[in-house]
Amino acid sequence: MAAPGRLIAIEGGEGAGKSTQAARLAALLGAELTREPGGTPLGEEVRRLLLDPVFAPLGDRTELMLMLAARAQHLAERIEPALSAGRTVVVDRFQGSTLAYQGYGRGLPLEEVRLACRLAAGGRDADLNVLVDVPVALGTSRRTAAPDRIEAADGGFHERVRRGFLAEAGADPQHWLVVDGSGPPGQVAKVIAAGVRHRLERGAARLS
Ligand code: T5A
Repeated sequence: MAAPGRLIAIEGGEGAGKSTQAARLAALLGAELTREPGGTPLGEEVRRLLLDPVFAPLGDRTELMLMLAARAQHLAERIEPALSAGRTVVVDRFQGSTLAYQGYGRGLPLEEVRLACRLAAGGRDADLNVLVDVPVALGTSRRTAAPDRIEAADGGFHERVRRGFLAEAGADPQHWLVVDGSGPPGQVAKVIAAGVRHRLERGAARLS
């Protein structure tokens, strides 16, 4: 039986460059690339509903439950089978985003959000979270399309999200790698590759 694969989440605020970096890292590692919310037919449909401005204002708990419904399906249909088969999975956003956006950003009690995440994911969390950190204004300046429902939240929300990511990373450095995302994509990718390699080489025990 294959050794279980590793789950690496790329996290960050809007326009941090996560999708760019997730794709580069997955290619480098020969890993499966996926995203949240999404990653399955049902998850992509839930994503469409979640981001559509037509549903504003959406209840904070509704938003949380939809994110987690998409995650539960993603894990069952795609992530757990890949990990069981020994494949590494790079996911563009995972539980860190739920804590940052629904917890710190929307203001839902953090312990409730953690509990709901555990319930939805059966206790699965990323082995390593890479936080691509940029100032909110820089992330916003990279936007090329009209804001979706979550992007359209006020600047205070996005500042709380950024502080939330940094707080989670600071509290659990074994499972978080924080990378400055303000440089050119190639430079950011090099720092991520070196950091992830270093963590992977430090051995399975340190990543589990
Ligand atoms: N969400 C998600 C929750 O609220 N809770 C949850 O539990 C989860 C899982 C998903 C939304 O859902 C929320 C968070 C989000 O609001 P998303 O598409 O994953 O949406 O998130 P966005 O941040 O909106 O994605 P973006 O595509 O806008 O930003 P990325 O992925 O950070 O950035 P990327 O790589 O697409 O790049 C954006 C632009 O910047 C350029 C790119 O070419 C592109 O044009 N760029 C750079 N420019 C200069 N320097 C760099 N280093 C650059 N890197 C990329």
